[in-house]
Amino acid sequence: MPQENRKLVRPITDEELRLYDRDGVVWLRGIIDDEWARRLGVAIEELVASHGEKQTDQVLDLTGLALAAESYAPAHATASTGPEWGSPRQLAGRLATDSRVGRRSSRGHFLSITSAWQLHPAIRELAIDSPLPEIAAQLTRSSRLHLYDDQLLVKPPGTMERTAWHQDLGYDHIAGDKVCAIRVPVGRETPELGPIQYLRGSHRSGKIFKVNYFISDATAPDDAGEPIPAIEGHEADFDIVTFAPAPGDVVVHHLRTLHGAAGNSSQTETRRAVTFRYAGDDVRYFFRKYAPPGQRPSHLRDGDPLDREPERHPVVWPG
Ligand SMILES: O=C(O)CCC(=O)C(=O)O
Repeated sequence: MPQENRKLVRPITDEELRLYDRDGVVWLRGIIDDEWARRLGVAIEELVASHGEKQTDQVLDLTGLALAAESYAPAHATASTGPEWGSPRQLAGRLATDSRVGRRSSRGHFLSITSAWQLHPAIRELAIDSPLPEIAAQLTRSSRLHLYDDQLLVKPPGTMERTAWHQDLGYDHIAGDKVCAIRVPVGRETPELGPIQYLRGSHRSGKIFKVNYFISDATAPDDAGEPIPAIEGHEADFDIVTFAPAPGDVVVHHLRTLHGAAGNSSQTETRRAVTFRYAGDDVRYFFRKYAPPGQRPSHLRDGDPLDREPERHPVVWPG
């Protein structure tokens, strides 16, 4: 990418900084060159096309999991007894599906790929050598920043799975306040594609919520986190905000902000995005029992700075 594309297209305004602090989420329009979104789209296509060959534990077919849970015999659908992550048994009878999306012969498969920056050079460049670290540093008021991790999320037309309401921090082995996620969409996110909904101000509760399994509100019984409020179906009772980001825009949320999304009811368009999670000045390693296992084991101990695992959490700011 040319050097000039590594800079912000425009400064972040004081109003945007204020919104991020107040709401725990802000939509930054026209903040990066839209060439980044075009290149991200190509990279996601390449990763999706090759994921069958790779079969790493970084790739999760969430619709495949939903189908397995749907066919799970109800007699066996009991609560979890251990830290197995998102098994059909745990999800059976607890799937979050979007009633707008009818069952079609070609059901879209909701795909999640984590640590994609380690799989594709264009995603690595976007995570580390783009304007994104500067955005994260400014919003979290950090002088130094690590990449924590990322997640690619693809919802093709006819994806029935909702993204259950959740908070990212419980899925991450870190603690701290200067933590944010930057979501970069490949195309404009219209209502039919199921854009992300955010519970405004929820980062200020200071709570860590129970981890669910992304397409289900099921949680492990001994998860020490707070129960997630029942937002789905009661949206009018909550202060929810949603955006329509397009190429060149990003949406930044605090890792404590609750968010969820509908399925994709479009007949033709795929919703594609990557979310990078950044860790600022006050962040330390903190083991969370129910965070997804993909990234572990780690040799870090609670309280360690992330510098001790530079291959996994590179310093991205100052650039
Ligand atoms: O793409 C989705 O449906 C979920 C997105 C999400 O949870 C995130 O960006 O943190």
